Amino acid sequence: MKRFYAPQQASHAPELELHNGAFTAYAEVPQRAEMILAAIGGAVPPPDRGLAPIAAVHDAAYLDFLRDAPTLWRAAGRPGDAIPYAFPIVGRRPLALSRIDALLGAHAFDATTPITERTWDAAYWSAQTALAATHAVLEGERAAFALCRPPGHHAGRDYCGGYCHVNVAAVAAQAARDAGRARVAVLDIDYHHGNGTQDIFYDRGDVFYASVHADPASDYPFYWGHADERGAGEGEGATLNLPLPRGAALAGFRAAQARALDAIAAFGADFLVLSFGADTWEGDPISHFRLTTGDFAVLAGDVAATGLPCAIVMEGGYAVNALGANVASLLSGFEG
Ligand code: SP5
Ligand code: ZN
Repeated sequence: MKRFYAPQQASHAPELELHNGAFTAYAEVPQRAEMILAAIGGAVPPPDRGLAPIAAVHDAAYLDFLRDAPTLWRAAGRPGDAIPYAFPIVGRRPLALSRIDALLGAHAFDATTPITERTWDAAYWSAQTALAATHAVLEGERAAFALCRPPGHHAGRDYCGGYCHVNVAAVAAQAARDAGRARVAVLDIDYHHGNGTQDIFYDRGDVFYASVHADPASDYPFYWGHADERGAGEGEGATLNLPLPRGAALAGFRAAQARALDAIAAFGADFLVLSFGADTWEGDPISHFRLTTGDFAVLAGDVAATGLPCAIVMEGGYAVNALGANVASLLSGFEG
């Protein structure tokens, strides 16, 4: 299977995140990519397809903000990484504010997603990596793997969150649409609900979003991913949320994924983006499912059995020492 990764992605390395009332070490570390690369035998750098495929799913002002935030943060005299502390949850409307703290809060839904000097470049190249895998599949590969980091599925059109800045799965899905695939599906099997991907396509009937994830009643991102969220307008019925309780293992997860794949088949998808997080693994430090390393090959086998051309994009997975084996297992399930 073709595998893609850009060296520029490594430089995004925030120091701290706000978690349970204290600043703790950032979980989405560069070493994640190193471990995956070592386990899968390396990857090829993607070509630069420019800003347009990213701007197709993100607001231009948001992308400007991601690029400029570190400069504004420094200009305000701040050390360290840019982190928001005030959020317009009551009155979110287009105010022409320029204060860095106002911009940060207007473009984020949590305080766990710092922006560093290197974030924009890394997120840009993470998206180029997703595009390379997408185009490899559009050109005839059955499946291709994008080692995206930073991940993307919590990022919406104009906001970041959950370690995500540019929604690489949405960039991939939109690129497939723009290349002529009529009905694209995103299957999200990260432990967390992909609220950003859902938001981006919520009112569209041409991109189906299906997610198997930890019940947001107990787990981040809390405010999205409930079973009653099914899309709106032309997208009514084109969103499927399958929340599972903490402790879910292969049997429950596999049955939910089968429901998602049935719905994707009924939708008539002609292209699949697999938003893959290995944070469903039993030893993940921030998650509570019980998948084993071998289970990822089983789940991938079920996805491959649909026969859908599939671009795989990396999302979460924080057990650094097991991450390589878990990703290798997933890829083996596609190749087996
Ligand atoms: C892409 C993805 O999997 N994002 C997950 C974001 C989850 N954020 C909420 C939980 C944060 C836990 N952070 C633990 C830090 C330990 N130092
Ligand atoms: Zn996750």
